[in-house]
Amino acid sequence: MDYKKTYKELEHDFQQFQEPFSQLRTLITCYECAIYEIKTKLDVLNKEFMTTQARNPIESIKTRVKTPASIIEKMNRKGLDFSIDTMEKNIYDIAGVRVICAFMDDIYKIADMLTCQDDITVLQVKDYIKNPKPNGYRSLHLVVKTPIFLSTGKKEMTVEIQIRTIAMNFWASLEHDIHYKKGNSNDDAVNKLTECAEIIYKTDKTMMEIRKEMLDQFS
Ligand code: 0O2
Repeated sequence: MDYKKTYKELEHDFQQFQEPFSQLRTLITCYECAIYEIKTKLDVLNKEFMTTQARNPIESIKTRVKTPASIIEKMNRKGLDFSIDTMEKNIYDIAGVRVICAFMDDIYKIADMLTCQDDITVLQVKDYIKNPKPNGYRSLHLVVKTPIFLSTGKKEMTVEIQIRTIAMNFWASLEHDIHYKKGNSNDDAVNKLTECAEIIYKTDKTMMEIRKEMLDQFS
């Protein structure tokens, strides 16, 4: 801040930020609406499952809009100039939906049932279950476009959907706090985290087999 500037000059400086700030606020509202749309689609699928198959494949759903600080950090990391347009076109996870499933096969069922809907366009699929990250991170990531309907008309919004099991989520949530965002490099601890991810994956597979055996027994 230049302390020698007059109030008049400072007022002019701040005015130039007013328009982008109000554009950002409007855009963030659009991302919130896109989250409503995706969440409703998932709730409908879960409800239908409950009626037809008497079970919930979706354990829980978490949603969030990325904070401005986190958006700016990601844009800097990717070497992008800061503009609303660049942000909308390049940052795919401003609107995030995390779907926690009971069993591993539910992940792909939910993904298929959502992405085959005719107003959903799939932009990107990252299958970190078939191809886990070296640290053991597992999750299915989809980037989709979904329409929202405003008073001015239709607007296509990008949403990142992460789908994982309860067990994968347990690991990812703890690892996110103690390692992923901290970036510390204690090799022994990092190896132990990876071992835990493998144990969790094996448990997930066994739980799926147990469920199948139980269902076969009663069918
Ligand atoms: P936060 O705090 O969860 O929002 P791209 O978006 O494709 O340009 P990016 O961001 O590397 O590149 O995409 P990717 O690999 O699909 O990962 C995005 C998100 O997945 C991360 O968001 C995390 O939420 C999650 N994630 C990815 N790798 C790991 C991991 O090793 N451990 C954990 N716990 N989570 C992971 P953010 O924005 O990085 O963080």
